[in-house]
Amino acid sequence: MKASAPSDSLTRRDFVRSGSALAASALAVGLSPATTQAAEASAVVGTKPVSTPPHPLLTPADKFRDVSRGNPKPHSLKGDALVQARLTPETWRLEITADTTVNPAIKDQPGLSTPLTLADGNALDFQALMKLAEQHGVKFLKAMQCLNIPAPLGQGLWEGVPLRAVLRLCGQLRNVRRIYYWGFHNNDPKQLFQSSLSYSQAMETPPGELPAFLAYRLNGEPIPLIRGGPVRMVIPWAHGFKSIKWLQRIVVTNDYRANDTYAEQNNDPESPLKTAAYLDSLPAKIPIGRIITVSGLVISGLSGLKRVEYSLSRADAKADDAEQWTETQLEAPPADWSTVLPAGVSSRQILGFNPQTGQPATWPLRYSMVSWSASLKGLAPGKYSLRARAVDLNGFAQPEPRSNQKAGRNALEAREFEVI
Ligand SMILES: Nc1nc2c(c(=O)[nH]1)N[C@H]1C(S)=C(S)[C@@H](COP(=O)(O)O)O[C@H]1N2
Ligand SMILES: [Mo]
Repeated sequence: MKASAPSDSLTRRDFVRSGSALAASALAVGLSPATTQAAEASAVVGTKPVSTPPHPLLTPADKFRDVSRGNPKPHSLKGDALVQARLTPETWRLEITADTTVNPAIKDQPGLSTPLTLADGNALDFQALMKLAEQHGVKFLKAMQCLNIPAPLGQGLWEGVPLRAVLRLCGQLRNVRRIYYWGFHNNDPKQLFQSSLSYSQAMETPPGELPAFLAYRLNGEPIPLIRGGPVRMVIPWAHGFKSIKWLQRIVVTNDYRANDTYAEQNNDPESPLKTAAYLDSLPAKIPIGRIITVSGLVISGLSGLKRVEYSLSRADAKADDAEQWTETQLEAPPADWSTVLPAGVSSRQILGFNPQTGQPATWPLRYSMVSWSASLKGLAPGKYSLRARAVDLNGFAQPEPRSNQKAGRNALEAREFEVI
């Protein structure tokens, strides 16, 4: 099956017609177990084949799973505290300076000809960022995924200015091999959470790939405080920890080592987003004779996506029984992108889309996620175990070629259920 051909893929219209779209979005956004249990039971089991409940392509900004450090959390600040923290569009400022902590014995000290600082009164403000956006603004779809959490956090249409365009405001950079950055952290060094890129990663983008950028809009709206607004770094190819929220500071350094806070916790700080399939939950018990639609999400990571497969085995199967893998259906690109995108945004403007036709150049788009589904019929009573895996464009089936969890979780998920 060609997963990208609309004729043999589920269309969004099918999803909507199935009437379970609402239940599906409830699943996607992780409502309370009680709510989702009810939704699941009606969404995935029936007497007729039902289209898979989709996860919406765009996750509402307040429905992403949140991964935020800080005490108090920056997004809980209000009123004057918010102004003091410079976390309103009017008060937001970004400082860009050279590292002063580099070993003074090194003669090649990093520097930039025009540092942007609060002290000098030339720190970048929101208006100046918007001015850059007129010329350099980019938009694209990206799934946010934590290196350490076994489910995607959400997917957004992000809008921003490439980091290299911002760095250019500082004039000449000297002896810079790395760029690191952090956000508001209650002025407490212990709460600092920083991330970094090599100089080349910040400045150069392979054709068809997406640049590191400073985001100021999500799903057509200003980025809300809860998602790291007014301005957040977004690193398209990376796990969430590179996408620093409440961005306030960029430092250029001649230190060549990755100095991400995440690296101190045994994570691979250069690990790219993984191609991986994720399974939705299933009811524990399913009456015999029903058609069971199993579904989930799949992220197309660095190595792209060929297909998603499932395997179904009896829970009592011996470990050496050969596992049979069957291809699932991938959600097709929307026939009409205007039904999915925020008002005023054309798919022709989005990176990864053909600017003439407005159709995605690849599907799924790299670093984005879509739903997959499969129907199970005629199951005899008994206990079952369902697994799903992604196969990437190199032909590697998840969790290959690497199974090191600290390079991004990539375990094969399983769901147990019983047909009664
Ligand atoms: N300032 C700041 N930025 C941050 C974090 C944080 O704790 N503080 N967490 C990071 C991590 S580990 C992840 S996975 C993502 C999560 O993004 P989200 O909360 O928008 O889903 O934000 C990243 N950016
Ligand atoms: Mo994370």
